[in-house]
Amino acid sequence: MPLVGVVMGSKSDTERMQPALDVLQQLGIDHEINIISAHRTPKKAQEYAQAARERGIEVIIAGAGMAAHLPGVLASWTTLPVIGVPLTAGDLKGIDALLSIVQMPPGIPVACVAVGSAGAKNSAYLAAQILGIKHEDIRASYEKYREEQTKG
Ligand code: RP5
Repeated sequence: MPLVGVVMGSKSDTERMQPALDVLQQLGIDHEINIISAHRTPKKAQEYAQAARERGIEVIIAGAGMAAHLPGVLASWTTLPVIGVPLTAGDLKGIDALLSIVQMPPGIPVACVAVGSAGAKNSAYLAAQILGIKHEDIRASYEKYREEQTKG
């Protein structure tokens, strides 16, 4: 059963979000992938976020470019933690997405990671840290990864 719901705003985000999927795979974290647009398919965004917890999802990772309202919209419909990944789509190269995701008004938080592939990777590591509070196996695989980092 997937614990992490990875959502991206467009098919065109697939390549940019691949690093997140790779890290989830490496850490052995069961996840699902959906393409949902906050502006093209807003009803789907609502339904996805509202049903996520009941389906066993514990963390949502949402990647989007440009206006990047997807993470905030999903967060508005669920109390699950939402991690937003600002993607480098469009002429502003991710600055737009960064400001949109990081500047959530108070009350509905979205965790904002770095722009681009660093952020995509970190979204998965952050999800592992959150899940590791409850899931010993995920904590162990994440700590193994951190331990390996110290070997340079
Ligand atoms: C956002 O707008 C998506 O997340 C994507 O990064 C960007 C451009 O989308 P497309 O026009 O390629 O579908 O909704």
